[in-house]
Amino acid sequence: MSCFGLLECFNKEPKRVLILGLDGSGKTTLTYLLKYKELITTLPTVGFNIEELQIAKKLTVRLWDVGGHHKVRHLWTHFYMTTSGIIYMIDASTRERLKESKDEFYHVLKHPDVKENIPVLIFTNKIDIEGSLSINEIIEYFELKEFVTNPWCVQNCSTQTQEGVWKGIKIFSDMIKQNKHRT
Ligand SMILES: Nc1nc2c(ncn2[C@@H]2O[C@H](COP(=O)(O)OP(=O)(O)OP(=O)(O)O)[C@@H](O)[C@H]2O)c(=O)[nH]1
Ligand SMILES: [Mg+2]
Repeated sequence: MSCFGLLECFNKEPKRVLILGLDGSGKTTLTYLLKYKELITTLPTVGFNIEELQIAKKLTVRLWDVGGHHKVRHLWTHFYMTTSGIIYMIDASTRERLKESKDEFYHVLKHPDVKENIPVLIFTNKIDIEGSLSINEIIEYFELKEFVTNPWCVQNCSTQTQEGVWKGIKIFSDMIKQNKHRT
């Protein structure tokens, strides 16, 4: 096989994408929605789920949906090294857990194994629930503009109604593609 052929093979390797966020934020619901294009009832994730799927033209990813309960959160670090992108889910309807979510978010981004150039998509989920925080409130509360040094984008969404989901995934896919020579 020529060098170019070999390079092609490498490029076709699925990129690893991690979905992180607190328990109950909607990670597994999102994973199944992306994979099966439908709403599937979930149970809390004890370990992790892996799903391989194409999220854009010429972009196949291996999604690692890792349980978010505090007892299994320490597992997250094992997946950082080889990840090409992170999706961080925030439950925008649960104000009382925002601080916990923010703390975990910055634990992830400040971890030495999380490369500074990998794209981060922040999904503020459950906007179908009345009283959920607006995207601007989340940006402010999480101080995204002040402290996030990775390439990032934020999208509000509902995995129940699919509002915002595909738009967020499109932006994220473009970011991963732009970053492909640097991860
Ligand atoms: N109303 C509403 N409920 C949602 C939404 N997304 C997820 N849920 C519900 O939230 C609950 C938790 O969703 P999961 O996808 O299991 O959450 P998770 O982040 O995978 O949780 P862990 O596996 O425990 O880390 C389920 O009852 C979902 O149906 C949403 O956009 N709107
Ligand atoms: Mg789950």
